[in-house]
Amino acid sequence: MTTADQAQDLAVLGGARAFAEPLHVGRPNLGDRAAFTRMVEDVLDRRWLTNDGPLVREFEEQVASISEARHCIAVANGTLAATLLLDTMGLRGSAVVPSFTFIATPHAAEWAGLDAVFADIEEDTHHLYQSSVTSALTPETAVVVGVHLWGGILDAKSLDISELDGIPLVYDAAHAFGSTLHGRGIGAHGVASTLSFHATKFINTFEGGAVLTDDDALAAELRLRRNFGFAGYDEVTRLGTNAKLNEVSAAQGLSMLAVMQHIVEHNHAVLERYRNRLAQVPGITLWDPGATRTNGQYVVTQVDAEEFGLSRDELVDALWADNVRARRYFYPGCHRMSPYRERGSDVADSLQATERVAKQVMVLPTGTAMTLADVTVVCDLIARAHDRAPAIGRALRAP
Ligand code: T4K
Repeated sequence: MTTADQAQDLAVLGGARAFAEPLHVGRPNLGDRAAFTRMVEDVLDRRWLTNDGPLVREFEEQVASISEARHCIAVANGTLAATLLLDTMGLRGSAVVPSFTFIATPHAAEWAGLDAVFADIEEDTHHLYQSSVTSALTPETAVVVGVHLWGGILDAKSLDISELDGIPLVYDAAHAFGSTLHGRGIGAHGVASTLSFHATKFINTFEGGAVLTDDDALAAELRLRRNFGFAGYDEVTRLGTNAKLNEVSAAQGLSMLAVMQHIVEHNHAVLERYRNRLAQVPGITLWDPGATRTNGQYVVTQVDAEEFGLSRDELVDALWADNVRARRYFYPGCHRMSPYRERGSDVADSLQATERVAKQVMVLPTGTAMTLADVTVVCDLIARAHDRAPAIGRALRAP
């Protein structure tokens, strides 16, 4: 092979890196910068920096309206949103959660004093489903936490509430802000839903989160409890915490909502390019959101090692060599992480789809930091990795 051929080759085989700078999953999108700067100037002029300020209120209104929820209670991050919600609901016992999710889902339940009990996912949707939930129920079950994974909406109708014997269903909707199912927003599902506006989410407030609910009493309680339980200047009426969102974060959120439509359109154009280009590559399939119109913020693939010629992990290693930082979300499954894994290996037997999917999923970079031309290069790298699979396998396994 000549030096020129080598330069064209994949980096894992000695070629030059395809990207000089890393392409990340979760590289932050940015909002309208001029609007952000103006709002921050106003915050400084007003000297109202946090504690239920005007920008937080405006942000809450817009998020509630987009989500079709009566109330949006903005908080400091998505994990606190879920913890505060579950704690405020006054539940005792256990919470049925999927294991195939970000670790914050079971952690939030545990911080709220509940035991996280894992239920399996459906192989196609990556969501909880009726019989997995039913078989995880016990007399101690106090709540079921569905996750709208990858922005796909887990329809409450597919988890028949009547079969849950009055057990409330809430949603971790950290991925699903702006997604719709049959034209309806996520606020229309479950007792309440929690959102994340972390930097890596398609709409960010640097750090941030929110609870959505139609329940007036629950909303009022959440507002009190996110602010230490203060009902007046000198009056604390219940156990609260500090979960407030600050004004600069809200300014960032508002500046992002102003360009949200543009970001969603970009995400869908990126997804379409990935879908078209990867359709020809054996062993790579794209996750299908079904009837949900998602925000498009995750490009989720599954790698069939036999068909592709490399395992998911080998392909991820090969892409990283070219500076494409593909991610193995949510490997190895929460049940295999502490403190949950110490609770017994037999749990894995009831999580067989989770185990299989966690070994296959590869999430690819997207977002406005990436161009469609970049997507084409990433797809070409994947196609070439398939063509050169035996050589890559040997290179990766070499001592
Ligand atoms: N429920 C679910 C289902 C969730 O997915 C999440 C969060 C939550 C609840 C909890 O919400 P928060 O409490 O976080 O609001 C990331 C995020 O930290 C996490 O928010 C997110 N889910 C999860 C899916 O992904 P990591 O550790 O995988 O990624 P991280 O933060 O290292 O960022 C990825 C890459 O992005 C970095 O390697 C570099 C790049 N990056 C990141 C940041 C923060 C930048 O270029 N600039 C940045 O500012 O967890």
